[in-house]
Amino acid sequence: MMPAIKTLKGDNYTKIIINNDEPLINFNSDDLKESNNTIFDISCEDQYIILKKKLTQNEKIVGLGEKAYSVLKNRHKFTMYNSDPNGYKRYDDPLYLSIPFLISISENISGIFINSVSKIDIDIGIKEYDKLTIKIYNKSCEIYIFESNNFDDLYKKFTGLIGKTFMPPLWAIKHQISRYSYYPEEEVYSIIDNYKKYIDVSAIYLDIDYMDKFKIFTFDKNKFPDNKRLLDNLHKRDVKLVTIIDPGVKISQDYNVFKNGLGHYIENKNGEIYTSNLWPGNSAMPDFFNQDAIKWWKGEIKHFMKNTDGIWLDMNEPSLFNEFKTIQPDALHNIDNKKIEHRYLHNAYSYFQVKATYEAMKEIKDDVFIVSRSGYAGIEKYAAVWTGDNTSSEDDLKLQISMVVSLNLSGVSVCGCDLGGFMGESSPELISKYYKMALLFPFYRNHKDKFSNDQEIFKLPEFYRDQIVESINKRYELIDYIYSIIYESHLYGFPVIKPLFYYDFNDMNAYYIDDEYIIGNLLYAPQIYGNERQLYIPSGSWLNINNSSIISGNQYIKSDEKYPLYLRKNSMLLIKNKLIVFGKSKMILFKNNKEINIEFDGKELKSSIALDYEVVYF
Ligand code: NBV
Repeated sequence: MMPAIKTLKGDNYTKIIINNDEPLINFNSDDLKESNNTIFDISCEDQYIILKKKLTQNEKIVGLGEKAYSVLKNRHKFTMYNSDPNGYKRYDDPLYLSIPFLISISENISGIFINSVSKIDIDIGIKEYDKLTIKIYNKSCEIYIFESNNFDDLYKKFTGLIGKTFMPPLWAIKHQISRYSYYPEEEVYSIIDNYKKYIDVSAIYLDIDYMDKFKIFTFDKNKFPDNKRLLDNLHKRDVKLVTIIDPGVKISQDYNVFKNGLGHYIENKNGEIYTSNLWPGNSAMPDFFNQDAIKWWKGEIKHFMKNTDGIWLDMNEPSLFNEFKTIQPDALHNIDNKKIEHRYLHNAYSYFQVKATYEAMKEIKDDVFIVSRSGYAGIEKYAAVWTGDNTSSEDDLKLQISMVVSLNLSGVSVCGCDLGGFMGESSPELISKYYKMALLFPFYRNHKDKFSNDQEIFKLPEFYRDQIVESINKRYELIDYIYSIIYESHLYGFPVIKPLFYYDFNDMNAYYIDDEYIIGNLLYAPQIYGNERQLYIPSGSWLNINNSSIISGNQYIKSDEKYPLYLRKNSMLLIKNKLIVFGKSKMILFKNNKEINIEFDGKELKSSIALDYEVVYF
């Protein structure tokens, strides 16, 4: 079948519209003029579209959001269909969140964004060695192509379209604790008080067992009799509360949330409520694509907010206990009185749930914090993301770096993983390595499955407990820096956690390093193999933060430092109360919710307000 193709070009991107249908998530904002499609061969069958592009010998493909693979994606194939793998390891695919954005790097950088929330298969040189093949399971879609010769510019353009990260409150990037599940009330206090003997905790999470028979927006009064008392007692300890909410609503005439939601659920072909099994038993699924349903959900969220500080949205792929493990593909959503089958909008279910939740919270408070498991491109406007049910292992330590880097390369900068690993046994040594590995990740939360060992650091042998306390303190020395880099991402759309090729995409060695990362301009090589490791210094000139020596890049070195940290030339770093200025540089410091602009022109340091730091120049 011949597709109807329209190509439009603007200052920031080229847009290819195939079969001219309004996309479900419409990001378009630029002025565009008619142009020609020079990148893809496009063909159509009855139920899908196929895009093909030549892959050249040296072309590197990165991005693609949350994938349990190394950062470099060549010679692999992937599926975009938000799924709950029930725990995952390297090479399991698909996972919870889909971002059909890939970056092709050869002489230049091209970002390719397939704006479709149906299932997509992406084959990078497997079936045909020299081809990138993309199969979209829909009759229409739109594609955006961004061209640039540097990553900062690429991200300005990409996030100019999909949006930039929300700004998390400071507590949400500090040290947080979780368990499936902490209860009752007394146990919650006891966990915190025990932690506090060694280290601060900024938030504690309540997993599904806090609810009354898993009914969302309720508390089990035997475990938590008095919500106000719980919140007050946590706040007295300077700890925030984050509670989990799943999308499924228990079907029961005795349950007000269900009754209030009537008319707002997904339906089956016969016009009845579509039902599936979930934690509370037979459940109905809110139709987050429907304006009235959104209004109802927002009301429930606003009402619930008196009980909590933040919201943790889980199982929102959605994950259900049925043969499809999600909503049946032919179940029906109601969008402006048009019935649309679930299969065509599956990957956007969580996007609209998170958006509605965020908007409701924003109506009643400023410091909104949501952490979501599932999502689609643009999710960063509303929530942080964590990488779900990782499996405790040495390999997962490296895998999480690749996943967090790839999420960042796909627009999601506020993210992290379960410290310690969610599934499986974790030794005290392994737990301590997770804290080191994720040291500078924006989201930093210990979380563990119900059926595995305890990971609370006060239960660990003194040696490992002290190691972890030291890591958390190291993070806190850099917390203002981390927060400022997130703020920069919020303003300009740059990734927070960057791969080693970010500042020089011609540095070919850097593509193969998956156990180091850069935050802002600070390179970090976690000491996760023992007391010594090999590390790669990418091209350029770098300042060793531990001994103040300057080292040039493009070389592998050995380090026995506990926290190998290197600052890139022509940038600044704030560590404890020290501002390190390495050559001509600029930085926006974000402190006490205020922007401080600092600039060093090679002679003089200028700042928008008087600085209270020791300044060291290199
Ligand atoms: O709510 C229980 C868990 C939660 O702890 C975890 O973080 C989620 O990713 N949830 C999945 C449900 C399934 C647990 C096997």
